[in-house]
Amino acid sequence: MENKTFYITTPIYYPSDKLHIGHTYCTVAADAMARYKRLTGCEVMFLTGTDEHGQKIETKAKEAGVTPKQFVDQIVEGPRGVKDLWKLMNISHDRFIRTTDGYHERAVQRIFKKMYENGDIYKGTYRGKYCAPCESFWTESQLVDGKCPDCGRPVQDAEEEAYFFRLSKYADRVRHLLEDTDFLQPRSRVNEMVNNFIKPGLEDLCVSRTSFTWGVPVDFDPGHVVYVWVDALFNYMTALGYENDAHDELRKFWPADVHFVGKEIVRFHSIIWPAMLMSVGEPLPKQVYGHGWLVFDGKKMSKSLGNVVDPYVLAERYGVDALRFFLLRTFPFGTDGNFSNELLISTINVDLANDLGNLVSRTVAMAEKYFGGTLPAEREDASGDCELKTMASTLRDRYEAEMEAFQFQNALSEIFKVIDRANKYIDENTPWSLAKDEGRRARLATVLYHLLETVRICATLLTPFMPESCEKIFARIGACEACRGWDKANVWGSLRADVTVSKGEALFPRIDAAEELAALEALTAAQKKSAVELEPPAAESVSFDAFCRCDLRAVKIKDCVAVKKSEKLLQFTLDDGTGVDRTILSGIRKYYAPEQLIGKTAVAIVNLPPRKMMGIDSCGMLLSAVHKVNGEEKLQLMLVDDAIPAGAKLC
Ligand code: ME8
Repeated sequence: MENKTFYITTPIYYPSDKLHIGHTYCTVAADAMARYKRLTGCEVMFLTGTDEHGQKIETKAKEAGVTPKQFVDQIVEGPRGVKDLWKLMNISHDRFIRTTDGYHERAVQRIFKKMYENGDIYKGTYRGKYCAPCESFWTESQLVDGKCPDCGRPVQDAEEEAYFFRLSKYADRVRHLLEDTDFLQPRSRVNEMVNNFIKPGLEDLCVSRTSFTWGVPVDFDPGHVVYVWVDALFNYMTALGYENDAHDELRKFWPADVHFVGKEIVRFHSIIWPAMLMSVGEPLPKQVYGHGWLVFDGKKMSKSLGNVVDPYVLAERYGVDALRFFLLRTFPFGTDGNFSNELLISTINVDLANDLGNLVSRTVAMAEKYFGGTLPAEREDASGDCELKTMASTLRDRYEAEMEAFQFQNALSEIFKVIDRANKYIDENTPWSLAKDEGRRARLATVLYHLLETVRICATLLTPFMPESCEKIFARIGACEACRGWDKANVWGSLRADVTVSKGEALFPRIDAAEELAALEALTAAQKKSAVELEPPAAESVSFDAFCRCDLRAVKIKDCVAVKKSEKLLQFTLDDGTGVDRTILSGIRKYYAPEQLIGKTAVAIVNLPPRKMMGIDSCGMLLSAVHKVNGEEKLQLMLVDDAIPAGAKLC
């Protein structure tokens, strides 16, 4: 077989939050593609990674009270982080790039300089609209109702000295690329790009920022960092060794065969990316495929919408292969798909438990029962079995055509037509009746052999989708290494005539849908309950001296009443150890009935100047703990051990 190469990439993920099932979707698709290409004999480079710079990360890190690098390290390398998730999902990437990798950062600096030196990057003043969460610049005309067209959030006016990339210069070449070649798939995305971005006129792109520092510094102009998308897009080449010595596969794998990307980042990949490659004089990727989103009740999944589906939870409950299979079997890759737990469970039950699982377990069980596990070599005329044989032995071609077009759903549907046919073949041939007739043993062996052959071909072609389960299937049907390959997937009769099967546990246990949905609901409710939000740590520090000047004392609550005409205030009469009662008003009425607190020991700051509220002097403040659960504010008065005497100083 000729030694062809295949280079496939996923987008590199923002580690601003944990990944959800939507992110998993694209990576699983790319993994199935990479495994398929390896199966066909290609030498594959499958790249994934993380896109770690930018204002969003800098802000999030600040909120978490850590450095940006510590923040991304935790999400990328930490427990249940990005790398763990890909391991769990059995992703077979050959390389993982982090844009904070030193070799990448240095390469980005060189690339930026190259474009500056060739005149495609120039200095100007940026005036426009900026969406900080998306790190995207927009022109007025691109805004939707004055808001970011991607996420719908408000944008800010921004004006600052910045570098620009001459995107406008490449407008005609990019338009030709989109309209006259197969570069961008599916075809429907071409119209979106041309109508929304090219026809209104491509403006030069702002490619540096000075308002934050978490990025690749422009080495010839300190204070500027490279726009995160320039940094991110070049990952596809730096990971192979472009402008660096860390790797050396550029000649072998560039240009990429395909970039898989979500539809909202098609603009970056089909307009900005080719233009920058034209600028640096490098070949363009052969194809960009803009897949659809997994939506949940019609909305794109995201943490902020609160409808995230945790891939860890799903994989742990249903198995990694079932989840991988579901994602690619259920939704057409090019368009949006509505995710639901009902759909997931029914796909597992119908396709995997009933159709595939049953076919394998019935066939193996019959071979065990009627022949002790090893088929006799004698056969009977099988001219009546043409349909199944033809369907199975020509399946590879139909599957290949769909896989080459990234139509995973159709490829799987071709396989399941054959699986359905095989199940029908069992019903037509009723092996249990043949078994009763000693004179029909050769026919019985023929029927079972045909079923095993069909399973072998289907399992070979299912391997890219469910690698572990297919290994198990091969073991059950006694398929040796040599008959699991691509070159045998269209050859009928590859299993030994006297093949030996071995029984095992159910490959895909049936799920009780009602019970499972109730369990999932309980789980979601429990997760919601524990969705505690805490105030971010204070950004500013106070001096030790300033802290020591706060006089914190234990106080006994002698009396507590609601303040008349106030919905918020409780009036506390406190013993602070001085012998004179202290009055403090506190806005915690909605959390406590006054009598609940009488006799308890609390903590007060006693050296604040008195403050008049509702005509009453409040002399100090009681300390409380605050947090949010599911967006609802919760408060608890700080109560301490009653053994602490009134007036004890807290330090
Ligand atoms: O865009 N369904 O990173 P990202 C399907 N860093 N796909 C989804 C999805 C959903 N519900 N939610 C997200 C970035 N995605 C950049 C990429 S590449 C040089 C830089 C997909 O973590 C989304 O469409 O925000 C995108 O393709 C990918 O996850 C990464 O998103």
